[in-house]
Amino acid sequence: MYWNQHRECLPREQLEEMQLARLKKVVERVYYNVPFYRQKFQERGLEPSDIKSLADLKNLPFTTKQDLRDNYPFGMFAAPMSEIVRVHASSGTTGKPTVVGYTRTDLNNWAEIMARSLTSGGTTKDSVIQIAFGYGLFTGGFGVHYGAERIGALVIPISGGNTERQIMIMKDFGTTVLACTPSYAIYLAETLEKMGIDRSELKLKYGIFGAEPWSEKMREEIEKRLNITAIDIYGLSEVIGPGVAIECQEKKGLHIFEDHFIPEIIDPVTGEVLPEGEKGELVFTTLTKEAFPVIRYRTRDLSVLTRKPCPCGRTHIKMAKVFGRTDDMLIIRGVNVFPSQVETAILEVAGVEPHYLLVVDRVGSLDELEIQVEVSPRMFSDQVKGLEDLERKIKHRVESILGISVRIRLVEPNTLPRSEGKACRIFDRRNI
Ligand code: DLL
Repeated sequence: MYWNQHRECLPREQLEEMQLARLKKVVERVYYNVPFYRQKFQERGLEPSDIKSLADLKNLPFTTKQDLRDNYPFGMFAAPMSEIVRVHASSGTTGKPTVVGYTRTDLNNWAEIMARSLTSGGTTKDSVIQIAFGYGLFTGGFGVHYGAERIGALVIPISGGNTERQIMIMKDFGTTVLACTPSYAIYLAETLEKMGIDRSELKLKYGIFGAEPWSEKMREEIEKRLNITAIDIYGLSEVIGPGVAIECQEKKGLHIFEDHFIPEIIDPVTGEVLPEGEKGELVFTTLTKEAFPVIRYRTRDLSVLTRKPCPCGRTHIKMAKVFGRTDDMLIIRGVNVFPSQVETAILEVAGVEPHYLLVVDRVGSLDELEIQVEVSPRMFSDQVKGLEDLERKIKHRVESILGISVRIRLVEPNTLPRSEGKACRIFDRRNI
């Protein structure tokens, strides 16, 4: 299942030749069009002609979220404003959003990349795809939309929210592919059960899920409840939006579209480039973007890269499922804790729902982590003894994975907030 077999299966040598030619061009573009990059390069005594091989990439300076904020809103654009035909923005939790721009060529490339992604995830011309990612400044809705149209699938541009209506449309229009965040997929599955609609009344086959970290356990849960194949799609606004990488049907790592993006893995503390196979922070350089190219953009996402050949035939490098963000990492009494580890642990225990919240507090000088977990309705009507056992089991499982003591608080079914977009699973009271 390829959209562009020639590009997706290009022999490495040819791919690298293409990457180098494109890298030279993009470095020139930013040097001559974006004062921020020119100044950064000059501070290091670098000129575009210093890029002679792909290995020279590591000499270029990193770009960070803060750099983008400092150049808000359009200061990083590398094309004249008259050439920019669309902007998107990532919300960000504090202050101003990060604004990204696209030329017509960028939109065209993005649609091609998304057509490849959706094809890899099982979408064809005959699919009916329900796009429940938000449409708007967020890149999810529009990104998936134009890729699906490029394929010629039937597009239902429903956007996020209005969950019961989503189900009605899914059933009546015969949706075969669902695209949304994994947390929203769970919410949709729950609503389906609540509405008393049997899974056999739906034609769903595939789910294309991303925009937030989700564990393998969460995948199993979604696949079981919706009876679909769930595919992981990755991306970020600063690089293009959805479609930077996606899983193939092997579901073992996400292929990065290397003719458009060069990935690196660095040590998040020292900034040193790590060898293939080591876990660290993902960094991307865009090769074809005109309006908003980025050079060595630090994503804060943690993953691993591997060039091991994939049975699907694609030659593009793979990244492991993102297991968290450096800024989602909680440090509890000196121990690093990622929400995805907690997710894996709690979903290994029967009788709980995939809804949880990590509440961090400081009592005296000591950090405390409370994990609120929703109990399944059947379990909740059980005797107190059953609930006590459940709590003990979860505590044991979580503590053996995290290596610190935690408090588990079981909460009633349907009490933790549901998300129609990206889930929010941390409440850090230490900051307030
Ligand atoms: O979330 C783009 C997107 C839309 C990707 C739809 C996939 C599907 P931003 O809002 O800029 O863009 O957020 C980007 O979301 O740096 C990751 O931390 C996280 N993220 C995105 N996809 C995944 C994924 C869109 N598959 C940030 N797994 C990124 C884990 C993901 N985290």
